[in-house]
Amino acid sequence: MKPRDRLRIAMQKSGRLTEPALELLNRCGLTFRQSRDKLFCFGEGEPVDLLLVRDDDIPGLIAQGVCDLGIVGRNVLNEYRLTGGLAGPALAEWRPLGFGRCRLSVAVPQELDYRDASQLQGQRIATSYPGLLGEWLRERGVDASVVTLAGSVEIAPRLGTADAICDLVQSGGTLVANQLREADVLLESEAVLAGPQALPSDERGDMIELLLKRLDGVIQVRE
Ligand code: PRT
Ligand code: ZN
Repeated sequence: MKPRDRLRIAMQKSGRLTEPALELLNRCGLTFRQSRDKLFCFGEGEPVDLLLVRDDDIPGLIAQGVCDLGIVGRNVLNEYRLTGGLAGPALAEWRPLGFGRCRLSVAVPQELDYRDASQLQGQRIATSYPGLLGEWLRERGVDASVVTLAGSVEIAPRLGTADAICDLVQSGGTLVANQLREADVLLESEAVLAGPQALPSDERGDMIELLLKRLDGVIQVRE
């Protein structure tokens, strides 16, 4: 691939992370031209552009070298590391960004008296995170059947297609509405700045270092 002289950051086109990610980049002194319904946003002052995509595609775009960095949930990054990223270069979490906080948790029917993971033995657990759930179960020596669903995971127990679920939880309202309760936390998540393990050795590497410095300043002020 022809080396690029501008830095390219992948971020969510439309979703929970879009506004806070853009606000953070603005606070780092980056402003962008172009409307946000387009794929690209061109950086006005600095040589930094945005690629607006679905969050699930962000780790792959970094691994393929299409983008230099990405702003994505730790849940998505770590799932990619376990399931999608086996062939590509390793990805690193460069900075936690302090927004988009949630937990990836196992939830069980409200009436179940959950004590520990051993109770999930032989159960069907619905999730969109088969990599993270599979690893967590393996570490605990639990043999359960992982049912992978793209969405609406929380309704699987009511439909009778799963006994428990593993999904993102923030307020817990979705679980309550589906007669479920949070039983165990697999991962504390938030938006992170993701990139390759090693920085590019050209101007883009210098630009990334500058961006990291500005990010640290902005994050410090906010804390
Ligand atoms: O279209 P695209 O694929 O880009 O968007 P998406 O629908 O996959 O993602 P989106 O915008 O819903 O979430 C993006 C990221 O925000 C996630 O990957 C998480 O890192 C983070 N995040 C933070 C959350 C939540 N909080 C959250 N509450 N992502 C999803 N939820 C959902 C959860 O799946 C469940 O359905 O909200 C429901 C639970 O919320 P409570 O408050 O009822 O517990
Ligand atoms: Zn998504």
